[in-house]
Amino acid sequence: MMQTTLLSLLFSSLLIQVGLGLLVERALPNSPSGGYAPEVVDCPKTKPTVRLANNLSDDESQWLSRRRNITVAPMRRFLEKANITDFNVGSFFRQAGDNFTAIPNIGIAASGGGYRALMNGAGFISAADSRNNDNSSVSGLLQSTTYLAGLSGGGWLVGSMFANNFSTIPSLQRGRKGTGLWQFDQSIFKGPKEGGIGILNTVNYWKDILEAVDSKAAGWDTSITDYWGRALSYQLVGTPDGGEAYTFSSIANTSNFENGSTPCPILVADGRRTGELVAAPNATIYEFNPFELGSWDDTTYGFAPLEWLASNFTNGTISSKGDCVRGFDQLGFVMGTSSSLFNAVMLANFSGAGNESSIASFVANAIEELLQNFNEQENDVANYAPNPFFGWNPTSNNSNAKEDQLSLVDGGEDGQNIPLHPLIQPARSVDIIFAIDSSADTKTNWPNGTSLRASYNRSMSDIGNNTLFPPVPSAETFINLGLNQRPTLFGCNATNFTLTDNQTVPPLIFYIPNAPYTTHSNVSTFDLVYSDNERDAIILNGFNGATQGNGTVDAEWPTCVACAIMSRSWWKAGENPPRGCSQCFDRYCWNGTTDESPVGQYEPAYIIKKNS
Ligand SMILES: *[C@@H]1O[C@H](CO)[C@@H](O)[C@H](O)[C@H]1NC(C)=O
Ligand SMILES: *[C@@H]1O[C@H](CO)[C@@H](O)[C@H](O)[C@H]1NC(C)=O
Ligand SMILES: *[C@@H]1O[C@H](CO)[C@@H](O)[C@H](O)[C@H]1NC(C)=O
Ligand SMILES: *[C@@H]1O[C@H](CO)[C@@H](O)[C@H](O)[C@H]1NC(C)=O
Ligand SMILES: *[C@@H]1O[C@H](CO)[C@@H](O)[C@H](O)[C@H]1NC(C)=O
Ligand SMILES: *[C@@H]1O[C@H](CO)[C@@H](O)[C@H](O)[C@H]1NC(C)=O
Ligand SMILES: *[C@@H]1O[C@H](CO)[C@@H](O)[C@H](O)[C@H]1NC(C)=O
Ligand SMILES: *[C@@H]1O[C@H](CO)[C@@H](O)[C@H](O)[C@H]1NC(C)=O
Ligand SMILES: *[C@@H]1O[C@H](CO)[C@@H](O)[C@H](O)[C@H]1NC(C)=O
Ligand SMILES: *[C@@H]1O[C@H](CO)[C@@H](O)[C@H](O)[C@H]1NC(C)=O
Ligand SMILES: *[C@@H]1O[C@H](CO)[C@@H](O)[C@H](O)[C@H]1NC(C)=O
Ligand SMILES: CC(=O)N[C@H]1CO[C@H](CO)[C@@H](O)[C@@H]1O
Repeated sequence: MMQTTLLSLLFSSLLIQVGLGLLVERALPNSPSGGYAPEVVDCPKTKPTVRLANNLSDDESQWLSRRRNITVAPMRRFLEKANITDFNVGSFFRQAGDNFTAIPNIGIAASGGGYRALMNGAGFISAADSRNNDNSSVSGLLQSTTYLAGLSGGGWLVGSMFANNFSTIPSLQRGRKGTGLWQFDQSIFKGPKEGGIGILNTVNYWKDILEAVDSKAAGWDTSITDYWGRALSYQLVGTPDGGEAYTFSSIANTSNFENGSTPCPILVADGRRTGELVAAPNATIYEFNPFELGSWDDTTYGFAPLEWLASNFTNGTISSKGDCVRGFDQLGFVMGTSSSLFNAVMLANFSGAGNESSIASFVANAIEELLQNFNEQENDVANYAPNPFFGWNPTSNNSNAKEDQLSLVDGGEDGQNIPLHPLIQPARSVDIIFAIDSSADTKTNWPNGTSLRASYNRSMSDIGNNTLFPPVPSAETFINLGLNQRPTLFGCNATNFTLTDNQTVPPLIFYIPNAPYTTHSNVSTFDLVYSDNERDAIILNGFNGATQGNGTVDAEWPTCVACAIMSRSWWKAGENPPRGCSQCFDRYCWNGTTDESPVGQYEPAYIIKKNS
């Protein structure tokens, strides 16, 4: 442990030597303990505080000025390649100058759904990333994007990319020698294969996980999520020790994030009130970004500095005698929090229901001991104690203000399986969100729009706090009209929103549902093992969805994506979309038509054809 500390100190602002002999800079192992446990440290001169959620943080605003500027060149290139009839890209950007209200602000949101969601989302990201293949029809979209949000399995994707210095998807698929990075054929319950440098056998794998969680438990409350998050990390963080000292807030200190070369990662979790066993549809939604943990909902309406989580905040401040803590926002723990639904899957594997039970009985014993403090239905909780929002905003709405701990659960538990909430906040002024839906809604594990409807319904309830969301039809309509089989735009008509008080028009939603382009990618959420071939086929299927089969499904696809990106900007400028977009909007906008006829078993046919 001591040696690790020394090493992480040495490397924290430097470069890390990885297996391939390449030098790659990564999210930083900057936990002060050098391991998994947080540590009490000296407070900075100006003590960190909780702030109101009435605007963006100063950190985010400063970062945005760099990021938005850097997105201009790739966005220009993207729009130029799209060659929209009657649209002059050059004069648009000349006119816009440095007015970033006029220039499209893009978000991507990757839904939950376990490895299925990770892989399908990865296919989209891979196609959108100009570093991979500049000929892909949506290449450069990622470079034009401001925010990249993930939830549960989608959070694994986002977390893993940023844990690895915003690595490309193909390089994550190649893995890293001596680590379990993206080796999904190696069960998370058995750990990485033996043989490589630093690779453990199963017993030592679980011993290390137990030791890590024990080291945290010596000073802080732990939960099943700690074990789950540790296990995940061997595949996602991709260091031999599963990145024990990596924090989510360290992303803010990596140079390519700092200078605006990458989008801003955001992970989502739900708050669970004391005594509740499932998160209600009106649960408070929390987000983790590299700077903060907090919520825009008026039930909390505050953000705490992520790096200083577990410091003793009371009424939003740390008292003169209060402790300052760092290292609590451990990257795997944050990814585990957003995906805490899988705690139950892990437990099932230890309780004899799975076939790994004999392997790690000593882990099962340790977990059983821990479980005695929990009601069974509370297994999915991640414990954030002390509660950073203790005494904060103690209105009658903030049930949390009196709690010693903040209980967070899987971001999809409220039915909103796509992390749209952070991206529809008026303060973020996002113009368009690419919503990658890998939900298993139908009995056959395909999406049917349930997640979008949950977001729409929430926007109309009290907890929505006046934040609007485009109207979305029923599951029957999604299936009958094929809205879950092809990309669909919601909220095309910006003048169709009735604004009251301080409401603003919400972003356009480009819904990209998981569908069988070249592979039946509807694998079960709870299938946690995939051969490399299966993995790569599902990623390719997502790629083919993102590019519409490299334009074979729709030759105009890149133009239509460009039209959608520009849509809100033309509306803001009071201009009609150019002629070259009218067919695109006819084809991709949901125009309000519904079809409520009952649907039977949903078994979609290949949209392209099966990979040979
Ligand atoms: C924006 O980017 C351009 C290069 O693309 C650079 O010359 C300029 O200084 C940047 N402006 C700001 C405010 O960062
Ligand atoms: C752009 O589209 C026009 C027709 O609208 C066509 O004449 C021209 O060749 C296209 N340019 C490129 C570079 O594809
Ligand atoms: C910036 O663009 C927005 C949207 O097009 C427009 O309403 C606003 O007037 C512009 N601001 C300036 C200073 O030009
Ligand atoms: C959430 O919904 C429940 C049941 O409808 C209601 O009792 C509760 O007050 C709501 N909470 C908030 C914060 O809106
Ligand atoms: C926190 O605020 C409450 C009133 O809202 C007050 O009674 C209490 O003394 C405050 N605690 C501290 C430590 O400031
Ligand atoms: C946290 O600080 C408050 C005062 O702000 C104090 O009352 C409380 O005892 C402290 N808790 C711990 C665990 O130190
Ligand atoms: C849509 O998905 C939900 C689960 O998200 C499910 O309960 C419902 O039965 C599905 N409806 C149809 C028509 O597929
Ligand atoms: C957009 O919505 C407005 C208000 O509902 C309506 O008057 C207008 O016809 C709609 N435009 C289109 C193109 O559907
Ligand atoms: C609208 O915003 C202004 C300024 O932020 C605020 O003073 C006012 O109370 C808000 N009105 C409503 C109805 O929320
Ligand atoms: C699209 O292109 C990619 C790589 O360039 C290729 O792997 C994929 O098979 C192509 N898809 C189709 C449907 O041809
Ligand atoms: C236009 O707004 C009405 C009222 O909110 C809504 O019912 C309708 O679905 C909207 N149309 C579209 C295409 O979103
Ligand atoms: C748009 C809107 O109504 N925002 C409200 C959200 O909740 C906070 C806290 O209650 C209010 O201050 C905002 O006005």
